[in-house]
Amino acid sequence: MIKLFNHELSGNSYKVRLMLSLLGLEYEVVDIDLKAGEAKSPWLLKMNPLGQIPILMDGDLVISDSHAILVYLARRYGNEDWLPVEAVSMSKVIEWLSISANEIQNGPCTARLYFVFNAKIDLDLAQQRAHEVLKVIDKYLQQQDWLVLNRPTIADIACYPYIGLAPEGGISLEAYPNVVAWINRIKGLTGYIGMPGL
Ligand SMILES: N[C@@H](CCC(=O)N[C@@H](CS)C(=O)NCC(=O)O)C(=O)O
Repeated sequence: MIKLFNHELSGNSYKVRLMLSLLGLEYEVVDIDLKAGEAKSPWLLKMNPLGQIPILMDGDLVISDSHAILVYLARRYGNEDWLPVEAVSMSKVIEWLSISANEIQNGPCTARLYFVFNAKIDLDLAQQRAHEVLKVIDKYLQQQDWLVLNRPTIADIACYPYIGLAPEGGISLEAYPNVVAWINRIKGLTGYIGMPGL
């Protein structure tokens, strides 16, 4: 049985819940109380020394980091639809995983932390970074429906949550019609599930 160490409002945890649902996999949820510091408890640090969720357990296997988990689930339970292995397509998927972990994390994700988790961050800088990456993605999605190839891949699943949640960080998506259309395409996928704010 797959077990997911999770928090309902964590977009990184939601990436994994969404992927599990799109793949039609059953799993057990263990909710971690981030506010009480449970992510830094000794038993959790044994699984992920960084003290972060999501963490996925599949039998004896333990994997942390939302993107590593998406790669694992796609290869283990999906087929090449979700993570193509052809050299060029695969490198493009990885490029978007990196954009998710950098530009999206430092932009819309960080701005949301200010409002939802009372984090002490530079809100102006995070919002400015969010608009920079949103402009790039909106232009990109003028040409195509999905981030890589002409179908959904884990690139879309990795980037979607914190872009969809950008309004919770005070970032309007009004100026990005191609991003909004892409969000609606993701919401229409068979097996789609939402989270609070989406
Ligand atoms: N690179 C990691 C980042 C994970 C992360 O930042 N997790 C947050 C919740 S979204 C966390 O566990 N923070 C620890 C804490 O708040 O103590 C991933 O993609 O999974």
